[in-house]
Amino acid sequence: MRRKKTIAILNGPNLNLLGSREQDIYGHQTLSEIEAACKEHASAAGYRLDFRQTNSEGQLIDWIQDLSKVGAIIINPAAYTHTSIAIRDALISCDCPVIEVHISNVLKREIFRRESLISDIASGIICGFGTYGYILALNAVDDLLRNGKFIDG
Ligand code: CA2
Repeated sequence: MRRKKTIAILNGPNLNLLGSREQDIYGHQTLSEIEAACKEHASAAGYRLDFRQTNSEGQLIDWIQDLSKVGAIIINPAAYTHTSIAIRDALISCDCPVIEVHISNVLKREIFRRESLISDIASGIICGFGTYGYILALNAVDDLLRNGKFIDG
């Protein structure tokens, strides 16, 4: 029997606070609720899901390096999106598709959020659809993997 492919969803700093503050920007769902919804969605599509959050840049980099065997990485790098060359470099070394997700529409917010060090090395970007963006990203990954649409670089 073929083993199920794993999809990793990585979340960066302060996303553990979802649902508790700034609900006008990030919505009401907690990260645990998002994880449960994503696990259910991934499982129905035939994938295993590895869902993680950290406030540490180094931890994100270690995880990206260790996740060499996953089918895809969905990442919301949070504020590191706009600052981290180190996370960009780690993601460049991945052989799998990388999808960048943002809950808010970063292009409609402060100017410093318009720059992403990740977008040009990602297979695609989803932003501005609230926490539903994670489900959209899972669908996008499924399509990429099923239809062999993943083009490296
Ligand atoms: O919109 C997104 O998903 C962001 O990645 C969220 C980051 C922000 O720095 C990015 O520009 C856009 C911030 C995550 C902080 O999340 C909080 C949630 C609740 C309360 C406070 C912060």
